[in-house]
Amino acid sequence: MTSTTIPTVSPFDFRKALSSNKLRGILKMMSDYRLAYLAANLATGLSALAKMITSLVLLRLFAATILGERPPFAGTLERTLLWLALGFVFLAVFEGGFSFLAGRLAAYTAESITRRLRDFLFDHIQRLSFAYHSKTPTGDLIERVTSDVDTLRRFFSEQAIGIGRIVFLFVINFGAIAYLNWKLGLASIIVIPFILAVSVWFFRRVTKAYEQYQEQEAKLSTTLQENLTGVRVVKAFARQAYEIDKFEKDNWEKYLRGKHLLLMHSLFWPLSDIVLGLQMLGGFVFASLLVINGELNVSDYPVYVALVVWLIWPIRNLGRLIVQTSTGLVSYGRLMEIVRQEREALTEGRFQPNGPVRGEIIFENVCFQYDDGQSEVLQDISFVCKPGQAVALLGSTGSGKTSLVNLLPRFHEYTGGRILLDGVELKDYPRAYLRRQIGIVEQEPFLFSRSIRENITYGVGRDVPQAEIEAAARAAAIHDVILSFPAGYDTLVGEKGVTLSGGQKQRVAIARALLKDPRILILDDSTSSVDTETEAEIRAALNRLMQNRTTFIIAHRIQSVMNADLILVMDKGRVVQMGTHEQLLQQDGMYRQIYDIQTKIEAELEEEIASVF
Ligand code: TTP
Ligand code: MG
Repeated sequence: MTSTTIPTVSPFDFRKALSSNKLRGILKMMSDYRLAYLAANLATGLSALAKMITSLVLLRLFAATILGERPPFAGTLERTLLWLALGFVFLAVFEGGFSFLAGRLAAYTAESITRRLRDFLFDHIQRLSFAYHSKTPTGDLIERVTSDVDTLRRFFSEQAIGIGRIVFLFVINFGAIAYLNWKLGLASIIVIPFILAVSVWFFRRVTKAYEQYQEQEAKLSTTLQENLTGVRVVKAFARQAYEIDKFEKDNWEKYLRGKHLLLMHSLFWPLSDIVLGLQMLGGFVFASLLVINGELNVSDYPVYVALVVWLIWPIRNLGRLIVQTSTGLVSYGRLMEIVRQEREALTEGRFQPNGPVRGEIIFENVCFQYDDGQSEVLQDISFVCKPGQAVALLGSTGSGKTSLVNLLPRFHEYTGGRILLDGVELKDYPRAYLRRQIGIVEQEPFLFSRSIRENITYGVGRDVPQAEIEAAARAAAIHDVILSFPAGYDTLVGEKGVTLSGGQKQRVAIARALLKDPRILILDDSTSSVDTETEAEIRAALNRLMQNRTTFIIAHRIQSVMNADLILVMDKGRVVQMGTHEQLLQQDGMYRQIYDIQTKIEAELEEEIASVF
């Protein structure tokens, strides 16, 4: 495989950008890029300045022509015009150059900040706990990592560089007008408090509207994502009409919220323009009065008119900036909700083991519940498993078998009692270490849309010789199946390749766990969706592989568990019986009942098969 080196972006821990003051938080996000932002703002300011000067000079010339004055330059008319033309060209180049520079800088900084933000979020989300992931809708997370990051990108590339222009134009034009006449200067900015008030009013409303809009968008993407993942269920139950109806309702709600958001924006503009229009009118009247009173030169009047247009511009844009910043702040808040989540400590642990575990596991009165207030899923569980032994779990559905084995890699933390691994409490081990020591075949294994080879070698993270991969696949009784695919081990799994059956998936997952060669192996119902013959095949292979490994095996057939060193019979979160196959058969309990039923069914089945032939 060819690997291209990606230019690095300086990494940044966005947890440092957590702040109760969102604006400050956003400023912190800009760390490392603040100088570039200042430069971009300076460049936009200078570019606006050039534009302003061009239009002022034009207006001055125009006024001079109307008033019949000589052009305000010495020399012949031709020379004056030449200089003017050159001046305009220079200004145009100046304006364009700085505008380009500002654009480049803004693109560079905005894209870099959001790129490292996305990198950070992906990394961070990988490290969040199982509990967080099982509670958070995938669609909502996707929405935040894409749409909200994009809103921030727009904020950085558009709004955040507008400040320079506003400050430059305001200071220069206000200064110029105040220089003409200080009363006129003051009269021209009376409007600012009103504009601020209007902007803040809209800021609040747009914030709320945008929050609601994003929430709804997340809901819609969750609906879409779930629908696509569960497309088989939808089709099998012929519930398309219901799903379409549900989607349309959510979409309609999004439409309404989007309309409301746009309405807020579109109300703001005319309102602020009316206020600013009144300001201009008032200014013109006031300036006329000053001229009549002889406090202002007639020839300064057109200059004032030009200046005031350039003064209104930054005031108008200040309002716009305030209102638009609200969306950036909302997205910042939504992203920080993810950033704020505690990470699962992976390498930290009071006990730092060196070398592999032996695999002795002791449960002492272990209790467990998923959520505070929820009833206990595991109650008072105690047993001892010596290194290399196999423990089998048997029990009705929902009795807590999966929950029990999931405590071992610390996917969840037990809430009572103790679990000891090689004499050290599980909570003291670093999670990453435990997970390296444990190979797990989940009840519903997940395969990536990559080649079968990549799926099998997933857990080892290194190049593995073909012979080793094949050995694992053989042990999992999947080698022959893989060879029957056109591209063998390079066959893609999933959307772009073959669709594997449930049993085939499980066997690929078994191969994946075996290749890792873990000291502790967990097989959660791994043979449930394979036929009896294949099961026997896998069981034989597993029996060999289970030697020297501590194994937890969850199964429904007595045959799969009878060779275990210890069998735990579970019911409603409790271990109701415990012992070897022989011991349990002696007892009058659930195990014997299951045994009797299963042997009876099998005997009947054999009879039936015999009668057919
Ligand atoms: P499991 O431990 O999943 O039960 P099981 O593995 O014995 O069942 P099966 O044979 O069907 O695989 O569930 C025990 C209880 O815990 C059950 O009431 C559901 C609950 N539970 C949660 O609340 N959250 C979870 O994430 C899981 C996995 C289970
Ligand atoms: Mg289970």
